[in-house]
Amino acid sequence: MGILKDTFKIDYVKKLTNKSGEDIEKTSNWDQYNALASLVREYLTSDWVNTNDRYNEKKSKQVYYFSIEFLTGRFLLNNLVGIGIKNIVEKGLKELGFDLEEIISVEKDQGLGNGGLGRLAAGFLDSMAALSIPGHGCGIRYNYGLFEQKIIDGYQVEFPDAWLKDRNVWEIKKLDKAVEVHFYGDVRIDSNGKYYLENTSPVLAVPYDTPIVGYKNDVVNTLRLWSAQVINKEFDFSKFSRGEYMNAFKKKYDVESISQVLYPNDSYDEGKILRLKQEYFFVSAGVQGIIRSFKKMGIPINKIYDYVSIHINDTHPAMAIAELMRIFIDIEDLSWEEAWDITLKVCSYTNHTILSEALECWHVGIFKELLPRIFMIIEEINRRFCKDLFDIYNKDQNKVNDMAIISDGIIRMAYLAIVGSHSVNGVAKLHTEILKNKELHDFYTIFPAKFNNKTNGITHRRWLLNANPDLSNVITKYIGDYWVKDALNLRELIKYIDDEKFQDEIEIVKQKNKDALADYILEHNGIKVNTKSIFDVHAKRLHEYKRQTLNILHVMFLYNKLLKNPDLDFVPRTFIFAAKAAPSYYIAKQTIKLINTVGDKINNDKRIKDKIKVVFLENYSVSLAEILIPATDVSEQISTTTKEASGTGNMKFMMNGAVTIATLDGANVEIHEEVGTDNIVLFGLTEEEVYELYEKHEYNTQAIIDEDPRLKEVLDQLKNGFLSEDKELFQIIYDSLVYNDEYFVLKDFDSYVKAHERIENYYLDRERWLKMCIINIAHSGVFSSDKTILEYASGIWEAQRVPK
Ligand code: CR6
Repeated sequence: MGILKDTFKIDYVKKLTNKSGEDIEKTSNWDQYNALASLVREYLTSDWVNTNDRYNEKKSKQVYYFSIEFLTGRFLLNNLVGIGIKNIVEKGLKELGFDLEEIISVEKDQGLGNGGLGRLAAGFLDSMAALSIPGHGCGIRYNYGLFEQKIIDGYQVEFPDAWLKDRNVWEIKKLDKAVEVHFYGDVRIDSNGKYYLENTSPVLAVPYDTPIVGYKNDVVNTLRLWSAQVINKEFDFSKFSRGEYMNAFKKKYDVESISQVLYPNDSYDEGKILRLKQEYFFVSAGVQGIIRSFKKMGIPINKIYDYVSIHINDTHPAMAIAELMRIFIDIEDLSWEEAWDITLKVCSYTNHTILSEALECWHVGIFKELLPRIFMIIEEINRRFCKDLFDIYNKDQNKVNDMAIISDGIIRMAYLAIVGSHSVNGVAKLHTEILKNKELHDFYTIFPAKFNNKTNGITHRRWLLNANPDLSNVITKYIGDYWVKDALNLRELIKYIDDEKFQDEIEIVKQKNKDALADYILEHNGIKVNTKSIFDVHAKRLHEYKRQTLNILHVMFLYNKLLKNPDLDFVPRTFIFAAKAAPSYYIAKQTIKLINTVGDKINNDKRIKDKIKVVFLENYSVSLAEILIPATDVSEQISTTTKEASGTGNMKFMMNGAVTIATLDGANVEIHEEVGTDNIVLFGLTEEEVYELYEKHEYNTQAIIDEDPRLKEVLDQLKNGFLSEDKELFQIIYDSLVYNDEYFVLKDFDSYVKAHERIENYYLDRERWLKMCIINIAHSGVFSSDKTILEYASGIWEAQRVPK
């Protein structure tokens, strides 16, 4: 969109005055943000309307990305850049005495996700809009997003994330599009043999639409998030008049609790009934909404697969399969066979993990009570599937039980998703191979054509263009700005790899970003870090498999080394951690305490002359990542091989010119393929070695400790009073390492130490280091989510681009 600066200034002053009821000089930062965001929302509304009209006129196939999480972060900068008015707005605001950057920082993150999975969903929406693909998100409008983390006395303490406290400027409530979702009840059959539900507890699902702005292409797609409300009455008047004040509101609270709060677990299934309610709530609302708008087109329902694709992001929305079947059969009068054929064509599923604790399972008992008709349908899907298996496997009942969707009173959602989808994809090459050859091998054997890989991606517009404007400017200066439309063009940078001026500029930008991060650290942590030290960053959820413990043990080892020889020639390091732990994940929370305890000790120890600093940044979030990642020298991607399905942080760091220290896990494997062995620092067990260790049951931690005095020393320090007077404080971590080292921290320790030594040497060779950075940036384009989305669109959804 085009707008003149003076027009913008007039619009803005008017908006700011109207919204705040104050002279503009007296307005608060929030007023200024509120006015700007509201104005931008207005500016993009005509594109939003036109995009929908265009899709309707052309009857374009619509993709609906169903996800229980969307971790979108802030919108303002993205939207200003997307509609192409950022520069005008920045200048206009400056002339009015305001600072755009400051205004942008007022926006609260929309943090409706835990980590990679939710962030991936948000990035995919961005890419679909940027590529003019008619694709929309469907999820839950949680009143509270992922908790806010504070570090108090070294411990994580959680606070509610009241992100809706101030108005959410971006969303529009669409009351007329509300639908009813029915829980509980009794299944009945009418005289025509049709099933219906009676005595249900209905809930009103109210959609809130958020615009998803493309990149300078006039496309605005929609993220629709559903909120739960009571139907009809706010509270029970009879109870209220009897004086039962609290009970009178009970129904309202019960219903609203459905969309109240995001479950704070990453890759862990808690199996709570409220979660099951959340899942069916948004799935049913989303599917009903889709069917309703499809029917408006007047096309027969049995052709819906040519117009609609539903993507099931992990298993949480897998009930979409059964909900479609319910609507096709019970409401649209289709036969089971016809309904099944269409459902399969409409649905596709992504698997995001092989961790067994993350695989969603529901007890038949609670499921059947809450969702009786959906349960019947899943039972029938299972019955038919088991019948096929029985034939395929020559009546081998054990095989049938192994693969059944319902077995031993448990419903396995991944199996439902596989059976009911035409496509099943993993999120990185290695992960997909593990699915095919190990975890889901039986399913791969009978449905080989369903399985495919779609390596994750990140949106280079948020993570490079917007988060790292200085680097973007340097890149554009050398190769033009084609890379913004197509990130593969970043490859052009290789031409300048030996250009000293280019190298200098890359170095200057990194230093500037490091200086900015150092300011942030000083302000938030009160720690003064050496801006010339290596900024080594480990930022992601806290999880044993991600091995923050390995990192901190290595830090302790370096510290011990310096204590023994304070004058050692040593490249100064700043080890930066950022991670939230699930509130009920005790050992993860103790790991945070450990990192902070080690940090306190090291940071205050004058003997080592500030050669190491350890910083734990609280409340890791999308906006913190936007500051942290551009300032990183070394990216820690050190999960136990086979455990990290893909990882996406790894891609963001690489794109910002960090060098990765990595195991050959998840998408690290593909990063390695891209940059070559010289430009990534690999260590640790390979996939084969990990499986061998698991299979042989011969892993002996004591032997490793006996052979490695460095390791023995740091392990002893966990419980000998070195870190804390309370010798029990880290007992659980010690025990998990020494007696149950499931994630092979001890096994990989030596190789990790050596990898860090290599990093140190590379860093000392300035030219070599800068070349590594440049190669990483130049090869990061393949990890743009645009590429990933084009692969989903052609390989899974058969969706076309619909440009203006
Ligand atoms: N925790 C994977 O662990 C992957 C993302 C997105 C995860 C991670 O490796 O990059 O999904 N898995 O595909 C789940 O959430 C179940 C994650 O974010």
